Amino acid sequence: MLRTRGRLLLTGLLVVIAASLRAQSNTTLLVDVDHRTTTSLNGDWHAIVDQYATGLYTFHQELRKDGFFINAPYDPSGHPQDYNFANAVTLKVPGDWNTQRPELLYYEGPIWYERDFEHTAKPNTRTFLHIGAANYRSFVWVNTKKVCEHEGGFTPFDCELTSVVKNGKNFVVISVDNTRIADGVPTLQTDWWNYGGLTRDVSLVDVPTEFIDDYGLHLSRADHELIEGYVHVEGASSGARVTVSIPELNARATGTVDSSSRATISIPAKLINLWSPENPKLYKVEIATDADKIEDEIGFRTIESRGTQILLNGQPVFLRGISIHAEAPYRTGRAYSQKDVDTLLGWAKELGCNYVRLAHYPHDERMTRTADKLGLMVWSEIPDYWALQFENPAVLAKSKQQLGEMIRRDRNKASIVLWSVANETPNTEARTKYLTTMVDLAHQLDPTRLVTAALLVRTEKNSSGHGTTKIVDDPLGKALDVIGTNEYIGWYEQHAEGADSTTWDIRYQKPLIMSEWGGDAKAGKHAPAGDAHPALWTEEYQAEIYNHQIPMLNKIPQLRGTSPWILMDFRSARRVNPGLQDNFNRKGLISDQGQKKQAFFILQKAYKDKTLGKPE
Ligand code: GCB
Repeated sequence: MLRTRGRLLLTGLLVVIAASLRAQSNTTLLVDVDHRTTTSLNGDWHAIVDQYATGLYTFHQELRKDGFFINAPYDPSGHPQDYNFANAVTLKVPGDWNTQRPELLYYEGPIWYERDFEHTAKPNTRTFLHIGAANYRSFVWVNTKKVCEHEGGFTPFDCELTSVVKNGKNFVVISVDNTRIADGVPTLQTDWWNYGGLTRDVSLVDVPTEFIDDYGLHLSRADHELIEGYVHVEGASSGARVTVSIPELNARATGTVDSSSRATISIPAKLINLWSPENPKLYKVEIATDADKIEDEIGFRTIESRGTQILLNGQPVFLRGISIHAEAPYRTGRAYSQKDVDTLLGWAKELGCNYVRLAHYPHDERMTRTADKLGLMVWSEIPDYWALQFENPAVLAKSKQQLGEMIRRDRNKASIVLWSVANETPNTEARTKYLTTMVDLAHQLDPTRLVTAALLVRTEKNSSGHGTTKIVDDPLGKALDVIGTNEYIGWYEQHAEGADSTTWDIRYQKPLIMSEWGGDAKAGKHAPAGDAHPALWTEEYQAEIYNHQIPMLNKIPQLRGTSPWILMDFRSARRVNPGLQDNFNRKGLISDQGQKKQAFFILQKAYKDKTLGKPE
């Protein structure tokens, strides 16, 4: 139970303390938090809907130097107050607010969350508040002291509490604001619901004064008997020792941290059972310093491209996939639980997939952990979606930050084979420069994986007057390892049969993934039996799209994978056709209530019989 308290403090008397609302960088971003002992702060939080952003701005719309709703548990003034967390409604964390209370379905703005927590200080310990994700912008106070802020709705962050946390009762206030902004990542337009709130787990993490906050361990491309990488020990001085061991392989190595607190690791290991979709082997890995120790479960494999091939462990592989949004099956809203993940990835396995495209932002870490265990290769993406402000350096900085956070959280997941830097961006010089910088950064942060993006394609009428040619020549392709392309023949253009007379002209000798294709169907809406021309929105018409796409795709010599759009219907503000869409994008092979549409079975057959794509 949350303690009742009348946190009253008069606005005029608000003594502006702590840091201002300007950007500040956090001490660290902890990796592998799900394997540490933590204190969960999930559950009911008090919540105040702040439609006019009163907590952030004064009545003259000046940015407050500090938040307003960060009140102390007493009222020094005796004056009336405009808010009171103790009597406020509650929201569940994790979870978007939109699907928790009907009046919040369309809400975009700040909501202030508050809850108490107990803390027992231990010697030589630092304490962090770990937030799995909060959409979109967050400001955090503990015991009225500002501890951090973060922008970006799909990546984790840590606020250091060491100097503000007390023995006994403490309280945390978090303002989460999902207002869409033109200079955001993503920007104003998206084709998904702008779910706001503390959408992923929140926890307290105690670590030793010097602690392991980051590491990367992977199989060497050149030598399949060598695991290499690094361990970073925050706060450690040069010379501190780190040990990495993999008991099952009887392998162990030590390293010494340099002046940037980072140790290079190299572990010779014989007979490594390599990770693959057929054999998703994970090894227990222990990483230890004198004071700290963590465990992880890591699969070892290599991924690279050669000419137009994608090679997994040196062997050509075809990616039989499906795109997935982080939409919760059955209840809608943001997916966050293991049950959500098991349902979504269970359906992907049932389809016969060996790959999933996690669109259009990093999903909950449970997704990539579970993909590791199930043997699903993953395309993971940052929300560089549609028309970002590509000329704006502040936006580039936000994209870079999100890419860095995504890679840092998930670089030890064998399942991830592709980092995607963008989806369907306009072909302009500014865009190409921006995204080439992003591709370079992805390669620099992680030289062990392939970098891709979903590109738009050009269409030309064939000179014969019959059919069209799809031309893939977006200049961004030069920078990419793998070309992703989206096309909607049969939905936004032409009839489903248009695919029969479409040819492809791909100007890059690189592997190509058809990263999106498909069309809408409302589950349960059928064409009359035997109807040769099923109407739009019927399951039969969607099935027809799949039936015509598959032979067309098979004619593309350098096709190395596909992830049609999409596994399950998802909520989108752009989709307002009553009775058909009702604020859902209906391109799912499965409805949001779990009904499988006809096209599901067509794709399933093509994947299981390997009649789509070249057999590996
Ligand atoms: C696209 C976008 C995706 C949309 C989809 C659609 O090309 O990448 O985010 O949801 O098309 O349904 O139009």
